[in-house]
Amino acid sequence: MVDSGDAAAAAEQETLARTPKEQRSQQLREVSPSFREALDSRRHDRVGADWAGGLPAQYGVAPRVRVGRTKWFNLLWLVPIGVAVMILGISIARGIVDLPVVRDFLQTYPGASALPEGTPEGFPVWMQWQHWLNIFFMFFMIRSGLSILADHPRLYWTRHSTPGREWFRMQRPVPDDPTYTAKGDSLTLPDGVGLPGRRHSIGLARWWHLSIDVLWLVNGIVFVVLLFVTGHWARIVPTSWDVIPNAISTAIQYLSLDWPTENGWVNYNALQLLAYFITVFVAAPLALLTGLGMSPALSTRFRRISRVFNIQFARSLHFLVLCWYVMFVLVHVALVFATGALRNLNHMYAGNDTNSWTGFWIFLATSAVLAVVWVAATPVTYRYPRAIRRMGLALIGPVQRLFEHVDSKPGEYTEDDISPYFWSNGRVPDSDEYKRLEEGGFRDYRLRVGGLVENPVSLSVDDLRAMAHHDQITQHFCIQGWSGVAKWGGVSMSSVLDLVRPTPEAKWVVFYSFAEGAEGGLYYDAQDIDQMRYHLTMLAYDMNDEPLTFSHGAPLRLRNEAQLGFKMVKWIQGIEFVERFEDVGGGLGGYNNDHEFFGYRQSI
Ligand SMILES: Nc1nc2c(c(=O)[nH]1)N[C@H]1C(S)=C(S)[C@@H](COP(=O)(O)O)O[C@H]1N2
Ligand SMILES: [Mo]
Repeated sequence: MVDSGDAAAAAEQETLARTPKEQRSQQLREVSPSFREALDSRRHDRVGADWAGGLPAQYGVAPRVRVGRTKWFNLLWLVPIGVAVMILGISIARGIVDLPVVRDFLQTYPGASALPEGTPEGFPVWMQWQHWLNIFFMFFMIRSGLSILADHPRLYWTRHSTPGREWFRMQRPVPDDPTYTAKGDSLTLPDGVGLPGRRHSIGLARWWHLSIDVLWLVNGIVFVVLLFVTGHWARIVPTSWDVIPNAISTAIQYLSLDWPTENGWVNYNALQLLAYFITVFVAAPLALLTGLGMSPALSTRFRRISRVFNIQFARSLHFLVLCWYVMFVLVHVALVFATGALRNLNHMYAGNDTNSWTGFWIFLATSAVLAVVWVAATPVTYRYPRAIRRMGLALIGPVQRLFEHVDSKPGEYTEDDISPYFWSNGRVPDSDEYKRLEEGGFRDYRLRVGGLVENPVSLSVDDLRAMAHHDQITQHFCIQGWSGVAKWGGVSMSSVLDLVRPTPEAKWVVFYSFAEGAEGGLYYDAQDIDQMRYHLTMLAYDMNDEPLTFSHGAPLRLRNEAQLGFKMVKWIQGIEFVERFEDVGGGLGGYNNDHEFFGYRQSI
């Protein structure tokens, strides 16, 4: 049998050796269009049935928390347990409330601390507006946040995302199947719950989440500034330690069903004050910090901090902050309605302290606006996904660009940090060409590097292995939320750049895979040329001191540690230096960008 691949490759090498340099460049430059033709250049501007490779819906299981090594506690049990605890609390409170010592205590600490001299009363118009905007943003943050969670429906405390070691899951245990991928693990949420909800719609969910975050933060900063400028801060910041006994007093009063008298217009009770204080001054900053703690670029930059405050720890805390907010909203709304609804609604919606219906009607009208946007959000996202992406790029793009300027050196992680399990992701190559190369142990493999370079090259695995060796132990961040540490061995992209010498016009570097993406057409990704000189940008042929396995991208994959995992093209067959990526594939800078509306900069 004639090995035609070997012969062809030998012939190619031979002609390459004989032709003069200019001709050779020309020849290799012509190689690039052949990659481009294999791309999908359709413009996807809707989320239809076949989107994301037509992944069928998949619903998970009721959320569970791990107790001990292998036991799982179904969180639905919290409902009856909560009711039981409540009944118990009420019986205890009613039992003790008439004891003389408790009576004395309630008399000494009636439930509210005194306010500092000159604290204003009531609810100014700016506060009414900010309160409403806050609600509005919060609902969409929660919905899109749930969609992000559903894309990797497991939570861990360490940076290793080892199946069975998660503390929380709303998905079945990971099957013992080497072809199981993180994408396969993702869940669907009902449309009105998730934003958008469809399985693996994380690209769009993240644009929603990150853009609304920015608006919510701006609103929150304005709110806090105005609180301090106007003196209203004293109503939700404890100024004396008697807030603690007063809070206990309020709790006893609530539980004994002899509720404290409402005086929200002037002074909140201590329990309210603490709840508002935690929500504004603890939960909100924590939401921001834990959000940033999930950024690959920031973690690569602040490596000491991120050893403890790692992505999974941050993601878990971020989720717990969400739980606080959901609990807060439920209890807050319930109490607003249970403790003099009309008066309470007048406070925050009409700015008066009467029992008129004005506040109620304004509340109803603004809630109707919220409901309309709520219902429309998912269908609008499916119909105009590119607009959602543009909104995201406009609001969070500048921040992502800022975070990209991190050039860390290898060395923070050691062999001991290497993860025992490293998830696989993406659609594996199935072309005849790839199969032939794989069967031949990649002896015929040639990495073709061309485009806007002075010296296009075609490199075999041996050529690559003969170049200066570079290795690094780094952490991988998948956009879905899982992470893992591995040791990568190969050549620095810097060495490749020295070899091919990009021309001054080259601004982007496109990596082409042998594998197709989920909806057909080659997987590819364009990267900013500035990042190609970073210490941690490399082409890896080894993983954990072994040649790269099939599922992790044999024979060659990219590592760029300032970015999320989807940008690290596996099974690379070619690299092209270009001036712009608008005419490559769908024109958005990568397969996932064209198809799943991801961004071309993903440092968060
Ligand atoms: N060719 C190709 N490369 C790819 C993907 C893909 O689908 N096709 N998936 C990306 C994603 S989303 C991630 S998280 C990483 C996963 O790398 P791993 O399978 O080695 O963990 O590969 C990236 N490279
Ligand atoms: Mo990923």
